[in-house]
Amino acid sequence: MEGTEQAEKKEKKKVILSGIQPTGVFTLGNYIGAVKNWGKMQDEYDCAYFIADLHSLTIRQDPAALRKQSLDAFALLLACGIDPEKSLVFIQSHVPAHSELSWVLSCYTQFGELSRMTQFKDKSARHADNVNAGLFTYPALMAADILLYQADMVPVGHDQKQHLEFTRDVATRFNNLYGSTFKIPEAYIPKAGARVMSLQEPTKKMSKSDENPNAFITILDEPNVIINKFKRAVTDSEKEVCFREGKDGINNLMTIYSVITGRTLEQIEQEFEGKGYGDFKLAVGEAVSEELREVRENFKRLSADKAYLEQVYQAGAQKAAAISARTLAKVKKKVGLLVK
Ligand code: AQP
Repeated sequence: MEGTEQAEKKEKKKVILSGIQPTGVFTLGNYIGAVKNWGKMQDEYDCAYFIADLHSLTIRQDPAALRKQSLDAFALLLACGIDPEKSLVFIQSHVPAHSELSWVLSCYTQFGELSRMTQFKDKSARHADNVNAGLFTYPALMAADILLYQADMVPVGHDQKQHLEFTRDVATRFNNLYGSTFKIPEAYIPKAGARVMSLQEPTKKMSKSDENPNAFITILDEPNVIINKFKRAVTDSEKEVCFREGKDGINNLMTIYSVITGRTLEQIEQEFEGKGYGDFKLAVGEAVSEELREVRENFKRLSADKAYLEQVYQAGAQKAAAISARTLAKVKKKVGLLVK
């Protein structure tokens, strides 16, 4: 009896889903804006996290490097505290339902709405020699990722807000046409750290594919590398550590320090009153390095155990296939595909 009650309680947990591309080692932005929060949600929610390898094909990748990065990214998720005993963890391309639903949704998506996506505009400007159809229809695949699992909430950084709104639009459109099929997901965007900025151009978001390695911290950077990158971070010609419009570099460092230490912006201003930027940058570097120590150690251990990683992603793929098949079958029936 008690077991049944517990099972029902588990049944009622809200579903959280999010993914990350294996386009390189996760940055401090990915960590603060997304992955750090994913770990914290595992007890309260039914969580599903995946490596979005299909999404990363929208930019030209070296095949061998992508394979390695995908396995490394999987290990990184676990190293950041995603526990496969509590959460579903898998690799997107291992679950064909993502591509199948993406196709159906793209047939319910208008050219005009995809043309408005800022990520498409940014990435097509950055990769002008490869403005492919996948880059354009990326949001339909992201919508499929989310809707297949009937997610209630999607924890993402600020840059993904527009894609989330698109997901809600396409799901609502489909539900209006065919009756309730998809849960309409909410974005879960952290109050602080949802947009960690580049250390070199603090008006631009920190990105793992930035050409300048000094612009981002990766979560596997060694302590001396982290400290040096913060030392070189672009700030301004003033001396005061305070959060104010126009002080983009300092605002970014203060936000990072605040999320890592739990101190408020006011407390940080007090802590560094009368001290220069040098002291402040060193403190940020040391705090970040310490925060990431466990991740570095976990990754070292996990990435050496390929058999364990394979076992976890195989089990994840099986479970994800079973969940997503239910939604996909519903969709196929509703749009008129002959179900075998
Ligand atoms: N700078 C950031 N600040 C806060 N959150 C961020 N995220 C990304 N950058 C920041 C969040 O990280 C999650 C995973 O992102 P992704 O790997 O799927 O793709 P992305 O948003 O395109 O991240 P990158 O680092 O900029 O990758 P590349 O350089 O390959 O394009 C998402 O929740 C995202 O919001």
